[in-house]
Amino acid sequence: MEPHMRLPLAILYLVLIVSAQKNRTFTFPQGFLFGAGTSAYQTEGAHDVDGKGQSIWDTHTHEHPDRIADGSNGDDAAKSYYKYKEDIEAVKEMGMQIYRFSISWPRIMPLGLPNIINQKGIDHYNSVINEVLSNNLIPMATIYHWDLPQHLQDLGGFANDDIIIYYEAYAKVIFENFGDRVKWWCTINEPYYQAFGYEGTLFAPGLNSTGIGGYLAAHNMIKAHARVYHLYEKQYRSKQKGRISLNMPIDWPAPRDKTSTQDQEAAKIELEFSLGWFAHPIYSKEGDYPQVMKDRISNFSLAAGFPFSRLPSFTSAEVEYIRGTADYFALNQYGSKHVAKGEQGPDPSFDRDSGVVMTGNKKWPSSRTSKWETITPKGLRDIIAWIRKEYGEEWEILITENGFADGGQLNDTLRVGYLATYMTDMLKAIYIDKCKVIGYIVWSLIDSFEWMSGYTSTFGLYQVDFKDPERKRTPKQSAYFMANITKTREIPSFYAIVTNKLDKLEGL
Ligand code: GBH
Repeated sequence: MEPHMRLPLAILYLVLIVSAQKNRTFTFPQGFLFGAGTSAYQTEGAHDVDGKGQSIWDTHTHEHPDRIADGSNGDDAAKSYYKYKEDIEAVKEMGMQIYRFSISWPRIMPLGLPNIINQKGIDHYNSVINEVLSNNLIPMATIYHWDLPQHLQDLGGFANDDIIIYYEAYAKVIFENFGDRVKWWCTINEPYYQAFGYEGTLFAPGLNSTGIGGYLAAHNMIKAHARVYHLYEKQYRSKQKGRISLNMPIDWPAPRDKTSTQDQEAAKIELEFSLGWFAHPIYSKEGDYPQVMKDRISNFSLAAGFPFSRLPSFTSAEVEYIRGTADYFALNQYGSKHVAKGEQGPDPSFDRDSGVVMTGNKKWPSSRTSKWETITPKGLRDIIAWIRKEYGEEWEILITENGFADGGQLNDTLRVGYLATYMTDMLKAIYIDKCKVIGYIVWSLIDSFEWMSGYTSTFGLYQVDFKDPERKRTPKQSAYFMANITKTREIPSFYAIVTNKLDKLEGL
């Protein structure tokens, strides 16, 4: 080689190495788990057969079709009550290990109470679990995914603290009947959004008790979760050897203006009000609600003439009882949002208490069918790192939901890009930020009833033809993509470049 070429070539070589490092793809760690998820109300249908009682989502959709984008409901949904074998087969076809599904409380107990048990409901979930196992898959069961028996709602639902013993009695029946085979449990899916059914009208039961109902329901949900964790600990763990958690949703809050201390402060408060509300009592060393929630809600309450804080308080014995009641951190993560300080919402309300407002960002790519869902994989990496920093590196994190909404087309290129880039940033969290992420469960396995969006916006790896009485399922491009991921255990290198570009989105 000509001597004068040596230096430029060496530089070129270095640049290549550095950029290859930057755009590096990682392989998934050994033992890393893949899965796909569904929930009962969103997929099963069969809302009034085989002795099932009515749930608050039956009531909500029947009485308020106006609150659902297309006026639809989950009466028939994807008919998974009848087609669960095909669903489970789909998980297997993608080479995944876990099938996450939820158990419908009113199918097991039509009135929500343990004096009347519906054997056909027990039989159904026995069939589901046995089918999962005979396909060599791992069943993960969510004990409660928002479909409370209406009868319990009539008694106050989560606003009545007797819900704690009702829920414990329900969970006991679940452990007794299914705990020999189910080793992964989620007690309550996203208590944050369930609480919003008391705060507002968008989710069932739609109580609209702003600034009161949400905190009260959340308080009882946290206690109910802890109660069931201790029940398992005392009566089942030594024999059944399962792991229990509850699913926490969080959209990553980025300060609207990164240089503004006000906006930074808003982002911190938002993290505590949305994730810390439930995570701090359970995962932090000291337990209890985040200090900033206790302070703000108590101050606003007193100033408005309440002789008490609208945020209920735990006794110190309760703080101890609740602290540490999880075996892993179950994280549901979708999008990111910009936040700033400001006042919004009625007085009193959760929104006013937090003093945080969401400010839209048109520069971030997002789903066309779902206003809130941005394609911001770095938000996933950032929240994983935040959890590690905030609650300690010992917690194993399992991504129990991550997925993308669209119009249900087979050629779902954007979903593929979404999943690939989110998994890439998750791998960065594992290898660069040294976080313990043990698995990744895609939401969702099949197109399903998407709560207030009805069927206008769906998350499935498999398309469901809702016009077909047979509800034909067809794998989308993303299903083939996931099958390839589980086989190669590596993300195609092209996506490393895309992820790096997305990570640099303005304002993230
Ligand atoms: C999960 O919630 C649920 O566990 C799952 O059942 C659901 O199918 C999935 O997400 C997809 O939504 O329209 O601006 O008012 C995730 C939390 C709840 C976040 C609904 C977005 C609507 C915000 N999602 N929320 S908005």
